[in-house]
Amino acid sequence: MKASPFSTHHQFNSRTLTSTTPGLIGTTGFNAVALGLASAVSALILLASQTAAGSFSFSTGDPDGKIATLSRPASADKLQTETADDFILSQGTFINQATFTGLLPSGASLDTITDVEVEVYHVFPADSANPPSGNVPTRANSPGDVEIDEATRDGIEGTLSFSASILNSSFPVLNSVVTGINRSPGQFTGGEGPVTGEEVLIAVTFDPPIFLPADHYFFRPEVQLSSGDFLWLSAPKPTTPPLFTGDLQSWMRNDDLAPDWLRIGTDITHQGPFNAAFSRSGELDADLDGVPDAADLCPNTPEDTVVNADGCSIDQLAPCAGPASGGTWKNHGEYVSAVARAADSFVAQGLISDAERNVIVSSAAGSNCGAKVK
Ligand SMILES: [Ca+2]
Ligand SMILES: [Ca+2]
Repeated sequence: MKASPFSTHHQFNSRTLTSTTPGLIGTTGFNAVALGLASAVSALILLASQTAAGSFSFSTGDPDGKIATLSRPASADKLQTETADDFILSQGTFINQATFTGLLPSGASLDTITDVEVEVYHVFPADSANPPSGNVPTRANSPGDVEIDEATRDGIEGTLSFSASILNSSFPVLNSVVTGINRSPGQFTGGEGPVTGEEVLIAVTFDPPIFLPADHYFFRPEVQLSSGDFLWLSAPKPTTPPLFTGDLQSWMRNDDLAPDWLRIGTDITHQGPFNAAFSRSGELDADLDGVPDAADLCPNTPEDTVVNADGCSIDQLAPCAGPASGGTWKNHGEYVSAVARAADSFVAQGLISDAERNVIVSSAAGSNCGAKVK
């Protein structure tokens, strides 16, 4: 659904920092969240493979044929209906690509897929009214009420491109949920029965990549078809061991139930918890400066610091302790000149304002950096 006042507004989606506002990357509040999660998240075992320095991939695995649930945007005669499953990021990450697997109506042509939209949610109670409405059995471990606005990518808006391929022309599934999404106490329907359709893998590329700090999230894709509905397929949800520590089951809602969500397996069908079939891949950004590790020439940039396209702050380009290339400053003036050079280049790139540049250079001039020890 669309953003409400609960939505966060951190601008993480730019690969290269182009704002004139210092502190753009990561606000104090958000950093607190990230830090608070750091210890918990670092203990989590992720099904993430380091395929190359600074890159990662994650997958819930192939569809298990247990359930297929509707995921479609609103249109003239159709109610928006959403399915979401979770993932964890142990550090700042650019998600470049994702895949998910579902059913098209049997015999449907791939060009009946007219749009794909992806949203990302924090876990309740983030971005949510709390306490919730009471219209569902629980909201614990559900997606939030509203998505992370900056993480939304939509084919129609040009922030996502997608391709689709048929994996199996006739894929049978034991159960489905399409319209039976009801408020308590009518949430249990047992599902709407078996379906068979065309198993389709949809691969999406995000442009710009989705940049998210370490946290627990829900992935929510929607597919618009010119005819019929797209049903997202479930994937195995092992318990011993789990897919990853903290793995949550998939949830579902339509616009009649929103902002609440129901647990598909626990509330609607009583078949036990499900995962949904998806993967994501991208690049890590350990210091959260908005530049992927592989392109970051300056690791460990302090948070809330403006950096250039190389991931370097002015302090990192002209450190108090001595030139970045090594050695010591000849004198205080050499240090101040280096800071001024770096700051001027940041102004030229539109990263900071003239006024900010002057404050930085004045501060350098007032420091003891580069001064001879007496
Ligand atoms: Ca899950
Ligand atoms: Ca950096």
